[in-house]
Amino acid sequence: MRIDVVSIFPEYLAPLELSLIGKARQDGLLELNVHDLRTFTTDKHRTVDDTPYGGGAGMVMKPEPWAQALESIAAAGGADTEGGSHGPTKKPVLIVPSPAGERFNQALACELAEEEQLVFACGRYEGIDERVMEWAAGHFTVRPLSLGDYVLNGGEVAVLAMVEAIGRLLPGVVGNPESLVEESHSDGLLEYPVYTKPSSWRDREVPAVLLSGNHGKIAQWRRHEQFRRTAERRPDLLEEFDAGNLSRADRAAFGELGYDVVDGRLRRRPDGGLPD
Ligand code: 6GU
Repeated sequence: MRIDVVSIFPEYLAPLELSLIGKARQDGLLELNVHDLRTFTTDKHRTVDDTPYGGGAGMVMKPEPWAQALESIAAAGGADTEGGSHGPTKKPVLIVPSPAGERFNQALACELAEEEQLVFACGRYEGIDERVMEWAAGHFTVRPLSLGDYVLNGGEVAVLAMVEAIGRLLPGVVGNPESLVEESHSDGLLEYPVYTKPSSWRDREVPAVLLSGNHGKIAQWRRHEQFRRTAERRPDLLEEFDAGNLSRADRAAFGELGYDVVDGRLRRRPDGGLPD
């Protein structure tokens, strides 16, 4: 995969040299380039922003430096936007981090991990002139994405999060691919709690089932802990959960949490109490 990031603070992306993602770059699993938007300006002051039409607080990022930056990246990436002699080439995906974007999640990370080229456009100030997104649709699949319902000062921190979430899904990046299977959100549920030695620590015991050596029981306990945690912390995830193929024991566990299965979906019992 190739990733390009455009920002007026390229130093903000320095952590992408570290840890798993840094290693993936060294190993050639991921080609990642960070570009300084100001190098695509032509005036003496390297201006990237201006006042908003219609008035209001703050500044808006000017369109032309963005067009210059994105055109140079689209050309260098070998993306054939004319659909010409090299056969049909997929447009790169242009991700625009914004609190006004579609919500980024694990399913989207998996989808984006299949792409050949991702480009991240880090806005600052009040955002980028909207015409850039319209124009860019000719060269890219444009996806405005948000991490969640809160406001960051710019897209850079969001890019760190999204590149890590996507990059770790690329083949060979995470040493043991099994660790990608049993983690939060991989199956629409939160992860179960984990413990390590010592088995007794400050008068707190590791749940006995984990010391039992009974792998079937352990698997079932972990799964039911996933249910319990998700119901308590993220009940919204259970609305999307596919309950069509749950075992009797799983349905009973949800029953104790106040959920019935109706038409393959979990339904919260109105009184939240136990089944009849
Ligand atoms: Cl992706 N960008 C910005 N600037 N703020 C955010 C965000 C993204 N997600 C949540 N807040």
